[in-house]
This record gives sequence, structure tokens and C-alpha cells, in this order.
Amino acid sequence: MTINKNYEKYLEFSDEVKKAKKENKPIVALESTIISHGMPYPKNLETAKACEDIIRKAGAVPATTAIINGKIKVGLSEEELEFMASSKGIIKTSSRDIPYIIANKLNGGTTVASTIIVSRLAGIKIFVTGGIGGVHRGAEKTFDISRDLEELAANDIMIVCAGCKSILDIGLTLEYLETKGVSVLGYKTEKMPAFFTKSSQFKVDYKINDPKEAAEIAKAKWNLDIKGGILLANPIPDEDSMDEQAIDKAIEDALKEAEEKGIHGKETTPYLLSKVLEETKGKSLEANIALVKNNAKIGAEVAKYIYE
Ligand code: PSU
Ligand code: MN
Repeated sequence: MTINKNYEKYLEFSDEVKKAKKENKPIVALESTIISHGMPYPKNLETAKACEDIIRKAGAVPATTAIINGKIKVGLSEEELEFMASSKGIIKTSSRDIPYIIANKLNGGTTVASTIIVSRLAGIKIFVTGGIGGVHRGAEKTFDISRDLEELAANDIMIVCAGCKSILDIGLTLEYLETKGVSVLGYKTEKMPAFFTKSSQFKVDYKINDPKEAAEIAKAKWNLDIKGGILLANPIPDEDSMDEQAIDKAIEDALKEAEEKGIHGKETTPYLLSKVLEETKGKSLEANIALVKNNAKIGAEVAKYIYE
């Protein structure tokens, strides 16, 4: 876990993460676009804090990443979390946004893509989120494929998520991951989870049965220097899973509205998320919170073996 000296001036580690690095403790990264653009205040803040605590309780150290005032933060203080959760004007920051935001001393919520970059710079091997970006429905016309997939393909990282929302084309997302060499593992499942529901019609590559197995697979990949990260897809717990028809309808409606309004580019994902939330009267948010917490728990368990 060494930091390349050239990066050092851009990075700022929290005391907790600094200490964890010194003591070689397992560190788990967390993204912050989910806080700034993925959930409304104050649930976003409560969820971010709860996830960090779950990771601590499981014996690992959380490192929520963000860009604040042009500094790449690895680990946020309570005040910084509050800032990310409640401020207006935070920029959704994917890979290509990072240099501009740093140069202009702006504030950015890191997406999966940019959190992967920050994790690499900080020597973090695993990160937890809700859902990754992917190939959007209709991508054959719009070319809308999330940068998340490219960074996942290019870096040695494991991401724990609950699959991807069916606002995306799950089948095409899996095909893309296959092309890019990303291993897709199902945590105690053979089916790719669909975020709000436990499964989709698509299969993962391999079902794994415990955190240690996931870590062993990651280590084999990294030791052999095989390009392409690892996606650990962990289904939403039974009791939090949503009614499939209700969520499918909400997503269909949201997609239709986005098209009518001409929403595109980086606005698409946040727009669809907020529309689905509206139509499900907040139920989708509760499910979202439950699944992120569930991922935090599994992520911390895997982290304990992955740094060995
Ligand atoms: N999916 C969710 N919630 C989110 C996101 C995705 O269920 O908050 C966020 C993540 O930060 C992800 C980003 O990396 O959206 C993907 O955006 P885009 O599709 O524009 O690449
Ligand atoms: Mn996109």
C-alpha cells in the first residue's frame, strides 16, 4: 500500500485512513456521487454515516472519497460528509471531470469511475456502492455507456454492488463487462441482481459462497496481472426487495419522461433515480438504503482477506 509520490500533493487522507494505512488495516472505499446526486438530504447523510459505521463494526476502515476545494479526499470528516450531502453546486465527477475540478479548486462527488481512480492512487483494493453505471437502454443510438465500466476494466479493484438498476440494459452491461475482462461474481446467487430486486434473467459468471472466496479470486487475478477488475454482485436482502412489477413500471415511466424532456449525458442517471423515487413514493429510496448497507457489510468482510 504505497502512494506514488507524484500524486501526493493532490491527495488528502483523513486521520482515520492515515492510521489504517500505517497499521495495514483493511480499507474500504465509498463513492460520494451517491451522496451528492443519488439520494435526497438528509437520508443521503444518514446512509453515508451508517455505511461507514457498518464497515467499522465489521473491523475495516471506511474511506469515503470526494473532491473538496480542489483536493482529493480519501476519508471524510463529519463536517465534510455534511457538506457533500447538503451543498448545492457539487459537480458529479467522473474520470474526465477530475482535472478541471482540481485545477479550479471546485467540489466534486466522485462516481464509481472516479472513485476507482482515487482508490488506485490511495492503494485501496475494494470499494462498496449501491449500483454501478453501465450500458444504458438504447445505447446503440445514444452511445451512453458509463465510464464506470472502463475504469473497472482498467484497474485492479473489486466493487461490491447490488448489480445495476434496470434503468440500464443489464444484458448489454454484462456483455460489455465480458469484453473488458471484468469477472462478475454473484454473492450466494447465480443470477445477476437487478438492484431493487434480487435477480434478473441474466446469469453471473460464478456464484461464490463466502467473503474469503471472493478475496482469493481477486488475489489470483492481481497476482497474475490479468487486466479487468472484479464485480461482486450482492443481491438486496429478501425483506427489502421491491415488487418487480411496480419498480418496472416506475422505471419505464421515468425512461419515457427522460426521453420526452431530452435529458441526456451525465444528467440521465440522477434524473431517472429521482423520477423512480417520486413514482414509488420513496419506497425505492428505502430499498436503495437497505442494499447499500448490506453491501457495506459484505465489502468489509471481503476486505479483511483481500489485503492479506
Ligand atoms: N446508480 C445508482 N445510484 C447512483 C449512481 C448509479 O443506483 O448514485 C451514480 C454512481 O455514482 C455511478 C454514476 O457511478 O451514477 C453513474 O453515472 P453515469 O451513468 O452518468 O456514468
Ligand atoms: Mn452516461
